[in-house]
Amino acid sequence: MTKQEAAQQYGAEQIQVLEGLEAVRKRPGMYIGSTGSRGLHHLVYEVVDNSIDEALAGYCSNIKVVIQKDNSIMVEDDGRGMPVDMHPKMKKPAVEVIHTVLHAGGKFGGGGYKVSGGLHGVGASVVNALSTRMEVEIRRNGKVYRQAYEKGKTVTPLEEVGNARKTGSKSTFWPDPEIFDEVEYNYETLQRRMREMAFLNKGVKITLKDEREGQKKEEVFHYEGGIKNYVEYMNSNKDSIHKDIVYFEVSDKDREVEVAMQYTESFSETVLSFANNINTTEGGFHLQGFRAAMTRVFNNYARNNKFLKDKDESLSGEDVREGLTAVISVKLTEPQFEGQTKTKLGNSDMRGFVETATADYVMAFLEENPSQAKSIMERCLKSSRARLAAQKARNTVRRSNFLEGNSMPGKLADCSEKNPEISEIFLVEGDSAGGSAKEGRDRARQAILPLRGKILNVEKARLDRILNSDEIKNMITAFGCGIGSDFDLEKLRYHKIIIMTDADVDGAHIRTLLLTFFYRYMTPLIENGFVYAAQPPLFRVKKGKDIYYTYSDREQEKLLATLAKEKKGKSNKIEIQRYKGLGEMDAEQLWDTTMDFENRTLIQITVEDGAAADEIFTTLMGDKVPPRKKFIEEHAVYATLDI
Ligand code: 0RA
Repeated sequence: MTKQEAAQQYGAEQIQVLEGLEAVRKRPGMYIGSTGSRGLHHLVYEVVDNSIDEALAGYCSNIKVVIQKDNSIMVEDDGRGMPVDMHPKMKKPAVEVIHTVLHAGGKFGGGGYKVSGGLHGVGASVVNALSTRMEVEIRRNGKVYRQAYEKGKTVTPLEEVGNARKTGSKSTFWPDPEIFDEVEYNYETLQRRMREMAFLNKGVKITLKDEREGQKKEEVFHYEGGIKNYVEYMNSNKDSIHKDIVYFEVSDKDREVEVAMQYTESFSETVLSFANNINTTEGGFHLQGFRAAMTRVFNNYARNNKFLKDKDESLSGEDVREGLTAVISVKLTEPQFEGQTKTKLGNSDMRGFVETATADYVMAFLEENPSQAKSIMERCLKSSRARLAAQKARNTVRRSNFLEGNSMPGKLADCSEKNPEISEIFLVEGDSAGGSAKEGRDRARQAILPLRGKILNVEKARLDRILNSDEIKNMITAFGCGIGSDFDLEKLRYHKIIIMTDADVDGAHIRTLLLTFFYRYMTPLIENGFVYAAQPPLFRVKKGKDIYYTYSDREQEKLLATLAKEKKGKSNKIEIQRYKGLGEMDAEQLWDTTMDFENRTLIQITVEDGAAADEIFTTLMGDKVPPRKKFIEEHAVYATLDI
């Protein structure tokens, strides 16, 4: 090859590389899911995943994540340090290849289970492409190395900048505001994920630090018990019915399964499954294996130990899982992720693997712990009997036809539009606000259903009682789509269900009660993004003829500062009204600020992950009062639901 040819070839390679990362900037959603808040946080997970890989390979035990003052993120680990040797084909240091070539991450081979390859798992190059700047600092071979990039392009060659005693990698990146709708990190979103990562990778110490003005904070997540501690954590606000958390870990050559579980008095089931640290919300073969084993072993044990006496009496899968909190975490070398959101594990061998491990260990636990086994069996029998009673109640209700939605509830002011896609329903706290909403609404497309006070807490009641609540019956009838296993999204009468409550603690509580009901009994409503929270203003500010509405304390402070700076005219008197409730707004104000299609802000409810939702729901709804009170005080608005 002549020099010229070599140069040309190098040039061609360069172009290809550039094209690679240009594609990421052109269609970021393809690589990180979205350019909203979720995608923004995803960048952090990508970088942390690389350090977790290093920990799983056995070389790293400390990871530090810092939200810096300017919303840049620094991730540091004490692993071997990213490789800096020349990549023979690319003729660049390996670390540069990792950061500038799409999908380069996996090419370096190496043992262990890569956590990447899941939902997105696209690695450092994508983070680099979507950042105005990214800097890496590596300690390796007794040296400190540095390199910097901008929007995916190398801006400084890899430099040796000093001597190092230890080894490790440090990456800092500044998300590009041209790409992301917002570039402000939410501490609680990162906190939740880092805590989860620490649970899923026992022994790894993850420190999360917020250095931003006014929100300085530092927390360490470090769990020697791994997912056993995760179950403890999830059950800390619930009443458990037996002492020990059932825990086991089984591995063979290229896969492992780890399970932790404990029963509580709760009526719902919280079974979280993970594959290579990715929350498999759509389930998959590992979950199927677990469920099959539980049902089989429980029926066998119950029959052999005379808990089930009748020959044709048996425990259903639901009976066995009511009140169960469990984490199933598998790690495997070549995970296949399927399903709509790529969160369903498709490796079919995992079914038998998890089923055998679970059956062996759970049977052994029951046999070795007869008194705990007795509590668990009685719990399952109780759910079995209750389920039969609820089934009867449901049949009665079904016959009486209210689930079919033939006649609309009297309190509903329906809209005239029949096309659900452009119809919406406001669930309004209180009759007085309900009255204003009815008066101010767009009658064609907006229906109003006033709710009186607190609705029933569905976390504390079974279906038969839930179906006796008027507020709940009214919602079911108005929505038209049934509940639970009868739920039919096709029949839904409104594609926007908008919760409109006061901007105070009671309002937050009512909203959570409603969300709990939707989450437990009409899950597809939330999954499909049909549920919203309205955002009524907190303040009305009048200055002269001008009227302003603000929706948060921060916005209010800003407005007042701006108004104070304006040159003082004749009418510089500022009147401030703080809305204590929706009821204080007249029909016109309610329309202008909260209901008008053009001006309103709706917050779409998304359940980021079952764990977060369950944590919130059980904290707010569970039996223990103090944590609930503390939680509501801390999160009076929406913070942790990612809404
Ligand atoms: C040595 C070899 C390899 C990677 C690393 C070290 C390494 C990468 C990262 C990324 C963040 N922190 C890190 N620490 C170490 C490549 C061989 C392999 O892929 O296993």
